[in-house]
Amino acid sequence: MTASEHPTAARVRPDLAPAEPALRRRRGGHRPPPPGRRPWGSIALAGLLAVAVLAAGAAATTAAFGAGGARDAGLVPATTAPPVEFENVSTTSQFAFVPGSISVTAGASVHLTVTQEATFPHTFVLSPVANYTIPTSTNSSDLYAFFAAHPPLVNLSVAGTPGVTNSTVFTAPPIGTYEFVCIIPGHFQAGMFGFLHATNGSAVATATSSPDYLLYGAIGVVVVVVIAAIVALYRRSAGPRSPPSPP
Ligand SMILES: [Cu+2]
Repeated sequence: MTASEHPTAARVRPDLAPAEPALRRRRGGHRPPPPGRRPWGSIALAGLLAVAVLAAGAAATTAAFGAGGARDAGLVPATTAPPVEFENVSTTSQFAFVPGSISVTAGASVHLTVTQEATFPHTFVLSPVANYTIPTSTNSSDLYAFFAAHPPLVNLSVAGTPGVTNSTVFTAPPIGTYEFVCIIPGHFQAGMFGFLHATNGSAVATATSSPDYLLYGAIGVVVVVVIAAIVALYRRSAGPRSPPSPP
């Protein structure tokens, strides 16, 4: 490497010599040039190290940006077309929905499949009323009256044969929590209900605030490391030059 630097330096010197006396003075006058290789090699090494550190920093920064890009890419289609989501719920012989809590993105096209695990019929009836929990004391006729007054978003029934499924597609309601129940008499009262959470994709939304701090932190660390490396190398290269090498 050092061998290839000499020709370069020699090529540059004639150009600069007439125009820039200051540079010539600095190179030839103050510093003893004899070993010659040492300063140029150290400077080149410092430059290479700085470049390497910068490259590592850039890689880290790119990683941070990359995550942001992936998020943005995920958000763009969401604004242009509603996401398509799939939910599967089972109805059990213990008068339960499994899972009893599902999350969807508000406005999404939700493909819901209800699978029967019990040997007797169940229903899946989704309330259209946001953030309202039907009192568990509600009897069957009041439950029917409620859904007569508030037409359900989903009204599926599954026959009493294990493995039977029933599916539908519906548009997820606005952000909020919506209760779903089994309206077969006695089932809701036995605890057969659950909740659908319509969100704005909170996992995506909460992630957008932090990457900026991560990014600036990473850049700050890289800058500090580069400065430290340059200072350390400058000191190291200046050190051994003071005791003159044997001629
Ligand atoms: Cu039921």
